Amino acid sequence: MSTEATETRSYPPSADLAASAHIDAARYDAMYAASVSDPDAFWGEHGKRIDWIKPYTKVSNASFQPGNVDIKWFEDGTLNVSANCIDRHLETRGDQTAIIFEPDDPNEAAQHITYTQLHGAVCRMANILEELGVRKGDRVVIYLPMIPEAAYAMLACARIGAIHSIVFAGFSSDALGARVNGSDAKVVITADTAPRGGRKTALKSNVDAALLHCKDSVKCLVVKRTGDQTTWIDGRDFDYNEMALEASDYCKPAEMNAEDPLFILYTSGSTGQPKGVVHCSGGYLVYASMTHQYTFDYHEGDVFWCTADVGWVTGHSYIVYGPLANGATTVMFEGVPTYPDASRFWQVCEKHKVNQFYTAPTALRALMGQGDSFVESCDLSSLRILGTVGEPINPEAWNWYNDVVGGGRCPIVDTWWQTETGGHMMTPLPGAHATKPGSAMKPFFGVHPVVLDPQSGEVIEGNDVEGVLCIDQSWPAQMRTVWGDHERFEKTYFSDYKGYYFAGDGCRRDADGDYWITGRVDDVINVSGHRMGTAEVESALVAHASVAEAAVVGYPHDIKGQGIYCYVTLMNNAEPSDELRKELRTWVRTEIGPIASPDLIQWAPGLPKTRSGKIMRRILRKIAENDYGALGDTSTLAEPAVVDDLIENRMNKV
Ligand code: 6R9
Repeated sequence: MSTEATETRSYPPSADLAASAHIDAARYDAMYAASVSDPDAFWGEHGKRIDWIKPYTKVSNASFQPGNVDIKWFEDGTLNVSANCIDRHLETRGDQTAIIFEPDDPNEAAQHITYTQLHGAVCRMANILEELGVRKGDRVVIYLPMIPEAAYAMLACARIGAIHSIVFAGFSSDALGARVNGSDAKVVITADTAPRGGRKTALKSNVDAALLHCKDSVKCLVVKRTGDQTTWIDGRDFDYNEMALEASDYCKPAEMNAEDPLFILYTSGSTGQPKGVVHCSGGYLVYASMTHQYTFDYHEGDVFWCTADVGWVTGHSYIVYGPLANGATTVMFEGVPTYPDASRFWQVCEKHKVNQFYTAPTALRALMGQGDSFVESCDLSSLRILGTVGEPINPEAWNWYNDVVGGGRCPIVDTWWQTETGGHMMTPLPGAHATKPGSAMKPFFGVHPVVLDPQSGEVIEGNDVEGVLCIDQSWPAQMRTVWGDHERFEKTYFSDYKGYYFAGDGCRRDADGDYWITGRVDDVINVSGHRMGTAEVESALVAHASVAEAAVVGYPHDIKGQGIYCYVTLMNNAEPSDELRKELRTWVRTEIGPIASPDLIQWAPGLPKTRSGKIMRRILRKIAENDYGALGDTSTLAEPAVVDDLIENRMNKV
């Protein structure tokens, strides 16, 4: 969903907030200027916000030059991320709640886990992993629902120096198996079954199916969530709850180098299969904790709630690492916004007196459609800051969030960032900047955005300009490589515009110098805030025996932002039918997961191609958007009649 170029409203921070916030306008200006003019001096100082075992003497060492892309931060420092998120708080905040767990079913009691309890649980999990043979540098796949054990598992890996790779529990067994193999993981941590929105997902049986295609040596650690019966393979499957009874609640944190990988997280790109984004220990933690503190103006004692899933980067940085590094109380919610009804988010805010609330535009749009009464029946007076992430927010949803949820009192931080960036890249800071509906406003400290002409690659200076968004110097939480494929890393992010990090998004810098993200400029679509490569859906479709060829594009969707529109050419022996449509939908869900489920499937006797055989997606996008007037140059089409057929048989929007 694109933002309106005509949107001109602007909401300055209140005087109260400007006075009490960590960062006001003058402080932002001074710190920002320092952060980009002398990044090493700036980060050399701010790197001290976390505890180091051996302090660093070097700050940054980064090159964006293709053929030689190499990014290091604090490279001679050593630390342990789990000790930073837990141990260092024990003396002052041992009895403070670290995690509030809110279960799917509102009638099941919430859990309040203190920092002392978190320490014990993480140490036990770390000792269990060691017992299963996990060592420093080994990979562990986490396939868990949003339960405290997901955070224990992440921190337990960090404690012993293992690298975690979380696979969103909504992904299918095929997608899971590919990721277990991709990272050559030793252990998969899962749960029996996972309740969500009143329904259950059979996680353990998905793991069973996935492991059929993995090495025999891969072990499975099973957390009991529901107590549902699962199949059990002795010697491969291990009972976490039983082992935790025996495990010691002390585990010495391993001394890790700043540049040792902390996690791998697979994300979609415009080509090929998802790639494993690698984040490292030191720079990532400095940046996650600093953005958490300043973007949300987090103060001691605040209750912070990010509604994302730990399967996405937002959950990594703003449910677990950022908040816990800051000694915050972080809410983990197992459910969905509309279960049992559309007031659930707001009931949870009231129940746990949430101060900062961070969610995705797609959830807001869905809730907005249910009417205001679901919000108004709850006491939201504890809320101070609201945040959004994942996709451009349309002004209607922004205004609803501002007026109805925030009662006009709470600044909205629209945070633009990516799996690759590790933390917020652009966002207003609540005490420093005005907000505008749909604008990500200002770069965070140390981030130097540039707008480039997409054709010439030249930097476009000045305001009131539009182009592609690149970043021209490194920041501490920048991804370091693609797991096992550094060449792909260089090719994806540093080769289109030499010397810059290319984000894949377009952007506009308005007359005031504020930034608006206009959406992806590549073949990545954003469905309900979930990022997906059209190539992935295409390759799932063509793997079906009836499909000869497929082309997938996004189209505007009121709730999801973008929906998935598939053009499918069938094999000669296959008959188009609604049955087959249904079958293909199920097929894609099995290959990738429910989030990739096609919204519309159009039978395409042919696809528009150039004479060299390249599918002209631009045209397919226009047809899906119902925008035939703007098909653009069709002179290079091999068979122009194909387009007329596609227009004639275009699917009605659902
Ligand atoms: C954190 C996260 C990244 C892509 C990104 C962009 C879109 C994220 C946005 C936004 C407009 C925002 N995106 N935040 N677009 N305004 N505030 O979402 O990571 O899943 O890797 O997606 O999401 O297109 O390039 P990830």
